[in-house]
Amino acid sequence: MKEKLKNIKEQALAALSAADADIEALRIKYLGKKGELTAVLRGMGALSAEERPVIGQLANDVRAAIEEKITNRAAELKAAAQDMKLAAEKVDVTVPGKEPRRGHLHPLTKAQRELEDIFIGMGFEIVEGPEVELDYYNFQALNIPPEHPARDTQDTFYITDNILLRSQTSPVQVRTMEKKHPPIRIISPGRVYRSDAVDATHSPLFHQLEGLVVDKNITMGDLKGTLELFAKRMFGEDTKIRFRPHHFPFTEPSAEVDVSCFKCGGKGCRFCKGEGWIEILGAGMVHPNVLRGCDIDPEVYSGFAFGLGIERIVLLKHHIDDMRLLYENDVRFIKQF
Ligand code: 2NL
Repeated sequence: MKEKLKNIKEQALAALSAADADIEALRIKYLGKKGELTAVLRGMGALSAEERPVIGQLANDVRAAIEEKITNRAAELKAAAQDMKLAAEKVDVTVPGKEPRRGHLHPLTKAQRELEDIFIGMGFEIVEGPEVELDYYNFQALNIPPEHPARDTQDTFYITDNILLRSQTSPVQVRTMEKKHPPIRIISPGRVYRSDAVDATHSPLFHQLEGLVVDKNITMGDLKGTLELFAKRMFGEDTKIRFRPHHFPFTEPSAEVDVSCFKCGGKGCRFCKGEGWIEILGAGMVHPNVLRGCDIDPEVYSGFAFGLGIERIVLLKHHIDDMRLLYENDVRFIKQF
């Protein structure tokens, strides 16, 4: 019987050591009512009075050993399961994150800021003003006579007889001249409106940047020097500029200004259509009538002014052949710039 108890103990402990689940089944097998240990104890009646307490004690020891082993093994398995769970759920906080997709400014906005930076670097201030304007500031104060074709309702968006969407940013500069005494050195970037049909080079809304300098002794030389520096900063240090005579009602004399082709350097290529030059802006000396209208004496002060289309600069710079692409906001297009 001793032998039997010893075997049960050994088998049970070995089985428990090897068990990785279902400890309860082993407990029933060895310690349960119909279990192996119980079966041995049932046979105790056949033992002698001396043997019984010895075997009884031994049986209790075996039971205690198996119970202890069950408790320990259950704890071991529980800890192992916990370890596995923790390992499986481990988060490596040092793994680099997924980089978020980051957008960027619209190419028109970028170009406007680039232009602004160049002129700020030359001491200009940025001035903004209303997009809904009085006829007076958009036309009359700029020496544009009532019969001028620009005033036609075909070309300008009128809101009432004397209120309109500005067709240039000059009204901002007129308002500045009314308010401030020279010296004046400003640029006015912003949206302007013209009643044009949409095509590859026209849009009813586009962006302009005008500049104005008024002081004593301002000459055409100052205009040329300013625009030359601007052209070098914008299109490269080798860029040259060229003035061609032109007419604007608000400047006299007036000129259209070309830059040497920044593709071929002026030799003539497909980009500049063999010309070697690309037109980028209009400019001139502020007309005495415009100064007088703002209570600035043209006998004492003179000034120069210029205006450029920001879209045109963007199209040229990036070789874009259709202005509509700038407004459609298709990210596949926009993200290239
Ligand atoms: C062009 C030409 C120009 C101006 C704009 C201006 C403003 C005042 C007085 C005189 Cl307040 N002139 N602005 C002068 C010459 C040309 O723009 O082709 N723009 C796209």
